Amino acid sequence: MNPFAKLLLATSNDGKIQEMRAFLSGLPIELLDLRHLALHLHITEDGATYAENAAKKALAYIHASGLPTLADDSGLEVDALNGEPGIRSARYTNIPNATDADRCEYLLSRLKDKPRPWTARFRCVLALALPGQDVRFFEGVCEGEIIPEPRGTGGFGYDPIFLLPALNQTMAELSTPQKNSLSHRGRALQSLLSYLTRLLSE
Ligand code: ITT
Repeated sequence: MNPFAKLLLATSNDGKIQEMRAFLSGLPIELLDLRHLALHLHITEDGATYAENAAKKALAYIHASGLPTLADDSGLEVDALNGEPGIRSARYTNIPNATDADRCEYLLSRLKDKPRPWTARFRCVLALALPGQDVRFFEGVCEGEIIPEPRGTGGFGYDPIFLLPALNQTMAELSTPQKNSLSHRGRALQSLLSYLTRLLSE
């Protein structure tokens, strides 16, 4: 029996939506995003952890829409910056209306006097809110290295300066399916997919 026919992808980040859709499109579930519902809440991401922020987003949108909801909180942790920008990754720079390129530039300016390699990891926590149930979490991590010159035009955010040393490619040089096969979000989505597949077969 299908316990839910629709799933709301509760993110305003188009890059995340593209990756979630690519991963989940094989499920017998209609994937909706915030544009379909013309629903945009202002949520202050003031949690101390990715999980707290992801749960806050998932719960706000399930309450507003009544639909099963998936939210994502993620970030980049750079060792030479003691784990910054971490949960502040989307707000990392003081330029108003900053672009992804501004945030990459700001991060590189913070790193320029630090010895390389600039080891780092992306972390993603997905929060799934289903009506009448506790929020469930799915996490993924991807290790890599920050490089001083951006490379590639795919992906979003810090992807052009995040190198996967084993491939000698940045995240922005990969297609969406390639990124999903090894990224933090792809790993979290894989756990979610296993959970949903089990749920749908019960
Ligand atoms: P929502 O809260 O609406 O989902 P957001 O972009 O504000 O969208 P976050 O608060 O989770 O999302 O911020 C995460 C930031 O971390 C994101 O804006 C990027 O700058 C960065 N980030 C997360 N995942 C990334 C990825 O796969 N590639 C590159 N940068 C990523």
